[in-house]
Amino acid sequence: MASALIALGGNVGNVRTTFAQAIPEIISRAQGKLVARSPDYVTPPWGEEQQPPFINACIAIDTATAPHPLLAVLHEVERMFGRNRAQETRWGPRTLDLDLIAYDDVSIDTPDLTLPHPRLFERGFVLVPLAEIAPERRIAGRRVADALLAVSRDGIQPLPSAE
Ligand code: PH2
Ligand code: MG
Ligand code: MG
Repeated sequence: MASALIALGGNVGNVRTTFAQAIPEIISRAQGKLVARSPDYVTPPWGEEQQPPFINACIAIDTATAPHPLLAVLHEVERMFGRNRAQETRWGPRTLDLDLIAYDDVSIDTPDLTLPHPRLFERGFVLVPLAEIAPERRIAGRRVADALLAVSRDGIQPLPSAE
């Protein structure tokens, strides 16, 4: 079994409901186990600022599904929830974005998948939820809790549990 960290994001539709429905789909398609789920956070849009705020969260799963098939699962689940990559702009609005952040200590650099995620350490909207579930995890030699200290948390607010 490998430990995979997945970041969830979205800013179109009822994103918290989408997350709640997408997580079991990921787990079942990846034949995995949900190990941890962060709270949901409201986060200021990054990259393209003229769009609604995002909701972001992170999960940790155990899975025997290899990185590329796991990426295919994430793309499939994005499509299930209305994601259409042909009709969107680079940092623009989306219903559901599922990013593979880390997979054990695997390093991969292929056109469709880079591990660990290449922009992880620039993004408060990933590191804040990730530090809630895996503060001691080392990614590319850095402790998640230490990496969090180097990014801005401005405007990032936890949402009360939906249950
Ligand atoms: N995703 C983007 C672009 N900008 N900003 C925030 N706060 N959160 C995101 O998940 C996000 C973003 C495109 O995937
Ligand atoms: Mg993303
Ligand atoms: Mg993505």
